[in-house]
Amino acid sequence: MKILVINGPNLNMLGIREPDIYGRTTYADLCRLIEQHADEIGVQVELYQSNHEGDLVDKIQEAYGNTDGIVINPGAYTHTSVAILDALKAVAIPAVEVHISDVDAREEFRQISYVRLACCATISGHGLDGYMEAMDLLRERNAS
Ligand code: CA2
Repeated sequence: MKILVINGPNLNMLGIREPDIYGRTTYADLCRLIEQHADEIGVQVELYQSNHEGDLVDKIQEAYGNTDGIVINPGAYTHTSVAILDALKAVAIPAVEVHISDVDAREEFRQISYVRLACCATISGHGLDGYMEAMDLLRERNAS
C-alpha cells in the first residue's frame, strides 16, 4: 500500500513560530515521525509540502493510479480551495483531512472546510499524532 502525505502552506514553518498552537516539533521531525510510522505499519509513504495551490493540485493529480490513500493537511487552503476539493474528487483516492489544531474551536473562518467534502474522515486537534492516526485509518480501510 502506498500513502501520500501532503502538507500545504506554511506547514514547513512548524516548530519555528506559534508553538502554543502548532507545537515545537519541526517539519523535518514530522517527516521522520511519519516515515517511522509507515515502517511500523508496513506501508510505503511519500511526503510532499508546498506553499502553492496549483502545485498541490498537480501533486494530487499525479497520485492518480499509483497511490492508495492520501493524508492531507491543506493548511489555510482548507478554508478556501475549491481547486483542491475538485482534484481530490477527480482522483477519487481515499483521503483523510488532518489539522494539527482544533479548527472547530478557532476563528469562524477556520470552521469551513471545502476539502472535507472529498475526505472519508477528518482528524482535527490531535497535534502531530493526527497524521499517524490518519495513516492507520487508511491502512485499515485498505485492508477491509
Ligand atoms: O491546524 C492545522 O493544521 C491548520 O491546517 C494549520 C494552518 C491553518 O491555516 C489552518 O487553519 C489549520 C496553518 C499552518 C501554519 O503553520 C504554521 C506553523 C508555524 C508557524 C506559523 C504557521
